[in-house]
Amino acid sequence: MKTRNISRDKGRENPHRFEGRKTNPVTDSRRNFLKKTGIASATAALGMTIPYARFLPAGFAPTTFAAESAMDVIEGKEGLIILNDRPVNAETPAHLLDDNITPNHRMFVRNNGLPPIDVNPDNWTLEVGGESCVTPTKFTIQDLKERFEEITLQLQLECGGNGRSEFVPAASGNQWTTGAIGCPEFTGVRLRDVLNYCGITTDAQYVGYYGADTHTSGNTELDPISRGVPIAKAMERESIIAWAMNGEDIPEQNGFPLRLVCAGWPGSVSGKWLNRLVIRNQVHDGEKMSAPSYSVPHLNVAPGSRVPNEDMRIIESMPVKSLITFPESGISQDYRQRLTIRGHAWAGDDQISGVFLSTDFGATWLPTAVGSASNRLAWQNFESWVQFPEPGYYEIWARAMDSVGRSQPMVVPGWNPRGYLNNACHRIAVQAT
Ligand SMILES: Nc1nc2c(c(=O)[nH]1)N[C@H]1C(S)=C(S)[C@@H](COP(=O)(O)O)O[C@H]1N2
Ligand SMILES: [Mo]
Repeated sequence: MKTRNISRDKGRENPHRFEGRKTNPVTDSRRNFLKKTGIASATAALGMTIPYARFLPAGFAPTTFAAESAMDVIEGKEGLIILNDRPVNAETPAHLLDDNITPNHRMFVRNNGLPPIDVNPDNWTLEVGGESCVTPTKFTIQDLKERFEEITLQLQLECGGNGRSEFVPAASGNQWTTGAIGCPEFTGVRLRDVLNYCGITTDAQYVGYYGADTHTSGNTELDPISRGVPIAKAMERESIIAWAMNGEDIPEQNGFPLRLVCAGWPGSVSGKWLNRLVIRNQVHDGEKMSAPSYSVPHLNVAPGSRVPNEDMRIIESMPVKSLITFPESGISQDYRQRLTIRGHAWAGDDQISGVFLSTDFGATWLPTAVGSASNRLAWQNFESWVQFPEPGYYEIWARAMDSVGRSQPMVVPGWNPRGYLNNACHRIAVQAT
């Protein structure tokens, strides 16, 4: 229960941040700010000039105005920004995701229901069944450890709604900014080894999960969420049933003691508090499997459109994306010195071919050094440095490209009713002095 306590955080103010006008991103979006003001008053509010103002696209307010400081913390998840406390949803500020391997206390939390309490991993069981399962079998965690090969992989999990806060008209749901992403190391067994052990009939189409969390309504007949993946994704060598995260127990909020990890797809396919898997002879029909949940229009629609469910498709691989994790947005910097920039980039089932940086609102781009992934479906790190010609307000924008040449849009892409798949460039603010 203690992980649900929300308490005041006192230690979060960064002394190196400069004082821009502080706004509440929920009530006063960047866009509204610009509509009301314009470049001249943005400059006045910043208290400094914007040397590249001529390149600032219409409708873009300086990103520093979106910065907010957190008031509350979840125990064991200090520094995360809480979006909702029932169910608990909390995202990680970009500069706290600087580690190559996301530490347990920095992994975001996305709960659809209430996590199980008083979990005893020693008597936890995982039941495997479904129409397309030959021999339904029940495993303890010890059984999994004894019967199957153990595997450790670094795997990226991103919520399908990460970036939702930027859609206009607003999409309902948690207003994630950039922090519903993490890439920890998971240890467990391959899902395919367990499925093969139980036997898969030739008509198998999908693997669905059930977890031990409960519906917020208190109705025990309802599942908070029960999603899954097509059989081909389930059989990939990186799809795993994990009992450890970074060599420790999985944190309670992230699915202790057992979870599914099918990386590169919306985080919602990676079931937490995993206690049942079903091999289905049809697309799994669990809670939040069907449109509009985790689905987008199969053709582009005008912002604000009503989209019939039959025109929606289930989201599979996530799009190319990147995040600047150093420096923290809002720092001050001597303009005569180089500023190191680093972060991560990922592309769903795909790989990253390059990450580019702009300091002039996208007018010009410079390549960065991009490292290779520690394994398939792990993010890749990028690093470079930038320099500024004169003092003033600048933004660093990052833009990644995947191995088939798709790159991130500079503006929010493809409006959709539930606000999924926003992979617009990440922007940070820097004051050069
Ligand atoms: N049982 C269960 N599994 C779940 C969820 C949930 O609410 N219950 N949330 C899903 C969603 S929408 C996401 S994005 C990821 C989040 O994983 P995390 O909380 O460990 O970051 O878990 C997925 N698995
Ligand atoms: Mo999610």
